[in-house]
Amino acid sequence: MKGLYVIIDPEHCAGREPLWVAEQALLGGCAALQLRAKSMGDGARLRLARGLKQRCVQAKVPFWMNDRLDLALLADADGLHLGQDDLPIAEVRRLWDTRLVGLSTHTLPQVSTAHMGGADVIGFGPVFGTTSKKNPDPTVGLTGLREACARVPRPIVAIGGITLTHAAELRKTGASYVAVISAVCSADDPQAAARALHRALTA
Ligand code: TZP
Ligand code: MG
Repeated sequence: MKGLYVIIDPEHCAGREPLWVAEQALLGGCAALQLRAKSMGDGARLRLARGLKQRCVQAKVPFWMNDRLDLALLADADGLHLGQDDLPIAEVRRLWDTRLVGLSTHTLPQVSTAHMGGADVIGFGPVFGTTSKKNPDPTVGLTGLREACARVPRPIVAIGGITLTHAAELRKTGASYVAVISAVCSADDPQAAARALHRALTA
């Protein structure tokens, strides 16, 4: 287990500055950080992405951009995370060379397709019920997660409804990363929340 993958979503930061929440998460400890800002204007989203990238460089943590190849390129992100309805990986590769590409999957056949399509990292979930995503797919559960990890020789990112109470069982699934939005972004103390999660996953 490489550890905690924190997704910064400004809609779930409890009214606080997303950049501050991200700084707290990085201080607490995490193995990766992503910006997911579905309803932010492009100019503001790029400014935030650049701020996050700078903090991630300082912390030596890879910075991932969600959805948008153009913003990922402009912010010099380390990885681009795609959904099932985003650009196909083959097209992204024409502009994104050898940098990291992640793909969200929600079924076992999608996991296999993501692997064959060349995803470097495969998100799988929601593992548990989540309120952070609009219209989430059906939950895959810990059993589904174990099957996904066994199916492909690629790092799997478990996501969806994950809290500190799940850390011990998630460590036994074969997942490489555990991604959270609300468990860190909405926490009273995002630094303490990230620290507790990252430690519980990697100790
Ligand atoms: N994809 C599947 S579940 C999810 C995404 C983006 C949301 C995860 O957020 P939370 O708050 O950790 O359940
Ligand atoms: Mg997307």
